[in-house]
Amino acid sequence: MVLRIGVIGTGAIGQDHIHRITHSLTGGEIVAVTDVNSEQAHAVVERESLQAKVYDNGHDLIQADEVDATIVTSWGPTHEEFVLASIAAGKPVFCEKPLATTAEGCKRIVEAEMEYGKQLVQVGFMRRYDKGYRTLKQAVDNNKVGEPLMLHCAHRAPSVTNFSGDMAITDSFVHEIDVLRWLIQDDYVSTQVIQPRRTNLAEEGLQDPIIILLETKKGIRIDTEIFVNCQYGYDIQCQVVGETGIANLPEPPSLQMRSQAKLSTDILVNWKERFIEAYDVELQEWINSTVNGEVHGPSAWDGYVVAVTTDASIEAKQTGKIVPIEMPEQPAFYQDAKAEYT
Ligand code: NAI
Ligand code: NAD
Ligand code: ISE
Repeated sequence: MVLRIGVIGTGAIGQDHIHRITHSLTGGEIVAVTDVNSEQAHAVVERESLQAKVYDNGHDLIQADEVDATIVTSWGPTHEEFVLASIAAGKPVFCEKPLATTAEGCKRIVEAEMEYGKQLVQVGFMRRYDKGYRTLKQAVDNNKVGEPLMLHCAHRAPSVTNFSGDMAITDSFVHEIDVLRWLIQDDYVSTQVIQPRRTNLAEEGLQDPIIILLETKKGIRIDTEIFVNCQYGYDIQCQVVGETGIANLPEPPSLQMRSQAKLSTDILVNWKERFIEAYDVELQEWINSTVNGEVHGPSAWDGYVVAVTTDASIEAKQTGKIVPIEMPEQPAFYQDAKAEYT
């Protein structure tokens, strides 16, 4: 069976996902698209030679008979509305991060899904599908470095545009929030944000870099540097310090050169390339599980946990205080779910 997919939002990542589903993956077909910039949506259909209808808005697309499942890749603040509409229509939905821009919004989604009675939502936290993170998790799970005590992480991008306010947390750090609790199978209890000397190379009004300190239930301490104007490359680091050793997230493969009196390897500059295989695996798994009527990946509950942690981190940045992270108990509805990657 081919999964007939409607895509809401044909911007940067929407176009990438359409391209990979059409040219690299199997079992899915893009049959409908929409974007508030309808010219762009039409251009994508033409460029990718899709047999897809361009809808006026996301709601008409969700309701369309030919659409079995939706992918939401529009701007973050629109996600909640489209995910709720997909649930109401009983259609599976893959939503790019964030699931919603507030914890309250994610809670409404969780409640709607539980009321519907079956999981339909997967959130685009693709790092769980990255070979490097999976290798690291295997080492942690197999006790290769003993019990984890501390994690040192960095999330760096060369530069950003239209990035303001708390987007270092809401847009970038969200990936660490999700992948690290998956990596160490623990939950966060508090967050603190440190604001070091600001780079002159950030857009006005953006505090960059920041350091976020998380503490988990087991007492593991996690420091993450978010530096989105670091100039030199797109660089994701994660080091687990355990009782008996240290495990590092593998570097992406790169040619090692000895030339002109230098030993060198390239550093990637773009998030699209850094996680290109992870996006492929993530969406292939989503197509496969959706066809079977199941959700295997990051759930609406995971999206909610990320949003609660995000909100607390924003408060910590604003107040300079250590802010507790209080999560309700995970409902049995999500505990019983197929948990291949959770
Ligand atoms: P973008 O700005 O390139 O694309 C967003 C598109 O959504 C635009 O074309 C815009 O016109 C459209 N749009 C906005 N509101 C809409 C609405 N109501 N109905 C239909 N279309 C609408 O943004 P980008 O970079 O593609 O990001 C989109 C989402 O993907 C964001 O939530 C972002 O956080 C997420 N993302 C996730 C990444 C990941 O690594 N998982 C990487 C990049 C983005
Ligand atoms: P983008 O701005 O390039 O694309 C967003 C698109 O959504 C635009 O084309 C915009 O016109 C459209 N849009 C906005 N509101 C809409 C609406 N109501 N209906 C239909 N279309 C609408 O942004 P992007 O970089 O593609 O990011 C999109 C989403 O993907 C964001 O949520 C972002 O966080 C997420 N994202 C995730 C990753 C990742 O690594 N997982 C990477 C990039 C972006
Ligand atoms: C972007 O939206 C993403 O999701 C990327 O994965 C992330 O690394 C980057 O910082 C965000 O801006």
